[in-house]
Amino acid sequence: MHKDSKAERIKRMNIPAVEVPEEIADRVPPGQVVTERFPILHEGEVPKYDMSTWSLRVFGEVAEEKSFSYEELLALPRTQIVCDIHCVTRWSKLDTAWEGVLFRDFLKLINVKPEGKYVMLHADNEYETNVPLEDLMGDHILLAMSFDGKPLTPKHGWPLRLVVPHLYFWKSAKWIQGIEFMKEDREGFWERNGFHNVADPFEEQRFSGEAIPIPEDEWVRKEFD
Ligand SMILES: Nc1nc2c(c(=O)[nH]1)N[C@H]1C(S)=C(S)[C@@H](COP(=O)(O)O)O[C@H]1N2
Ligand SMILES: [Mo]
Repeated sequence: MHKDSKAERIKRMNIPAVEVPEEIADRVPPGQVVTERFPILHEGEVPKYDMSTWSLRVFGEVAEEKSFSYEELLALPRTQIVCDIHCVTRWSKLDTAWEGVLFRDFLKLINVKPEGKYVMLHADNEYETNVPLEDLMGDHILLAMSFDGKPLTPKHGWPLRLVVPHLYFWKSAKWIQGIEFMKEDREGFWERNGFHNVADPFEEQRFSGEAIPIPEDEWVRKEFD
């Protein structure tokens, strides 16, 4: 294993034990630290968009490929959720409030073929992450457009991000550009780079055990809101 891989460095991180108040103990997964702030983490630069040409493309195992403009997405029924989020770099943030289109409501517009069992979220900057379709059907899975009552900030994924609160937050792709339905599972960016394919924080599914080198040490350069 390369000593500079991100997965290896997170494994070595020395996190002081923080007392978690009893009222929230069952909401904080093992090895996580609760923060009030909102860390900003991503690969590459915050993208800029011309919303007159922006689109969300839906493709793969679908009867018909579709593209949605932002206006079309804004016209869909919206849902508000409050959820806890957990990043593999060990921060958790409780009671985050999001608004957007429930993924399963969005799916009413898409004719997914029966063999489309897995989803790849395609995002900027060439970020991708994979989630089984079944994991996206729940009450808390949003194509989110706003956070805390305001439109998403560019750093947190404006115009559109996924929120999958029951998995480590790298599955919650910011700046989504495409949703691909797949017959077989395929690994995304972090899944290929030493992180667990499933990523359940309560099971502490952080690493796959196969770490390969990554040049950037993102949590050291961490920015917060
Ligand atoms: N497009 C894109 N989405 C991304 C990432 C990224 O690098 N690019 N990083 C992921 C990771 S590792 C985390 S922890 C969250 C961070 O979201 P935040 O910056 O809003 O806290 O975004 C996820 N979504
Ligand atoms: Mo992360």
